[in-house]
Amino acid sequence: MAMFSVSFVKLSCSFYKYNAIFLFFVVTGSVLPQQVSRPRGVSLTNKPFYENKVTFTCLDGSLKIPFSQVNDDYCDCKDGTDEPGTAACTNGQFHCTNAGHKPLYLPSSRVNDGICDCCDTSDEYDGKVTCDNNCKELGREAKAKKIEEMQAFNEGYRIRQDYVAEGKQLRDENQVDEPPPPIDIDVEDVEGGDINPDDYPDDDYPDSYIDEEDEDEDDYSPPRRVHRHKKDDDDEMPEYDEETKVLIEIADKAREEFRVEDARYNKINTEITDLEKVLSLDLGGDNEFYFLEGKCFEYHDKEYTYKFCPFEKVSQKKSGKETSLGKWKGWEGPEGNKYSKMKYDGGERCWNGPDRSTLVNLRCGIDNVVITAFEPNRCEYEMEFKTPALCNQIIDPEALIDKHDEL
Ligand code: MAN
Repeated sequence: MAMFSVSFVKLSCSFYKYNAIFLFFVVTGSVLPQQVSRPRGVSLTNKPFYENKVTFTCLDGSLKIPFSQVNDDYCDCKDGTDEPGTAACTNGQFHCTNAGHKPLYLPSSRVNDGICDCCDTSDEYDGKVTCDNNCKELGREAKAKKIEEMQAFNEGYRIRQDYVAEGKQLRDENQVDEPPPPIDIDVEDVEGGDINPDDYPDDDYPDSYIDEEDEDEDDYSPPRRVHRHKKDDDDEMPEYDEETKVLIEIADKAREEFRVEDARYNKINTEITDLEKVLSLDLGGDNEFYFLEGKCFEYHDKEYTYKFCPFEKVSQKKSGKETSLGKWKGWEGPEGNKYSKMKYDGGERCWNGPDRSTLVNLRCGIDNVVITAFEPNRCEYEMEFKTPALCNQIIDPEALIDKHDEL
């Protein structure tokens, strides 16, 4: 079969908006236009192996054949490399150049199968179908998408800087230096509270004021109201005199004041414990994950609602029943990218299986959002979470472009 050769010209210009400035740059370098000739279905990378026009050596080195047997629609090489442009070898690979868009490798069975796979139409050349070359259009769309991605990365980077500043401020503000001092209420501070028990003979001492045991000095409980048993149940308690009533009022006031202060003290103590817990967390090299602490995000699929609470837990809910998919274990990204994966383990035990656990893969994005949740193995879950906290670099527009689009 006659050998076909491919000639083409590639000129590709790209138009990028970067930090509000439109930049032009040439994707493929400065040598334009360019013509490269090689057998059909061969990539530019593999071109050197097809340059000896007398003999061809299969790329796995297993056989030498006359070059005229390349693309002759008969499979000679075990690795299929003598038929890059026909469907003769079941394991062959066809390369489309797709100038203006992305090059592509196809299984050679798709050559001349009546379906247009390559946007440059090169996989359908026997005339059975007519394909339209839409590579330029696809290329434009792909590039627009890449520009969007780049802008998202750079916007994400800007947001991350805010998170870093916020995280640092919160960490500084929340440093716990000392526990709060114990409550110190002086009864004399209470209006009219100048009470001396010695002024009262035993019988006159108001019931509501005395306690049965001396208060421990370190015990901050206020005097408790003690009710003595009536000697005779039928006896009516006499009404207190005016002075006693005043004292009872003072004691009640002191008790109430203590109650309020005690509640305030306990609340502060709880806040300190919570802060200490937060401060002990690894919230990123630059505290960029600080803002995520205490927040939760949901993802709904057809069956479940997944809830992801960073640094706390992951759960799965169905018909009102919530199942734990794990509690915060730690960062599990690879070396150099530690903050790219979070591990949650010790969740609810799977029937006849392991405790449920979840791996959360983090990616750069301008919003904080769970983009997917799934169960690759029974009771082992994975989630993808987008967050600006992962946008740790400014992306150069050129870095997003395939500079190696083959000719
Ligand atoms: C529940 C869910 C599933 C899980 C099964 C295992 O239905 O938690 O995700 O696979 O239990 O029995």
